[in-house]
Amino acid sequence: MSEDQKDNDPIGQDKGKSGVLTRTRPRTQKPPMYKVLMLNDDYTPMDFVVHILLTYFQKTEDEAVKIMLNVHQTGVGLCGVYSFEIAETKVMQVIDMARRNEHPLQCTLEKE
Ligand code: TYC
Repeated sequence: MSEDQKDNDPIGQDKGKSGVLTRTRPRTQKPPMYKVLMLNDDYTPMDFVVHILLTYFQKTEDEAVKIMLNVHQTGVGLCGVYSFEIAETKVMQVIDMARRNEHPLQCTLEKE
């Protein structure tokens, strides 16, 4: 084994043998992001789902209708991608609003 390998300097930057650690690693990591997903059911009115998407996800009317129909047809659809705290808050707001209006609408989050 070479001297550079022994002293944890495998690429041999520290030819001066100063004893100073020369390898670096990134100090910051991007925060994990979370998808907020809307689930289909047979009872929640389409208008109500569109209203939720306009109110909590800042969608345009066209986007909201498109997402709602995608959920209706495929069973699940993406409302947006947020940090954990924001995604969790949106899920709670949607479920709370649905409950208060006696709709079974469900919403969940998933790590990206
Ligand atoms: N499937 C519902 C209906 O036919 C509409 C609906 C769409 C419900 C999207 C939930 O996330 C949903 N009334």
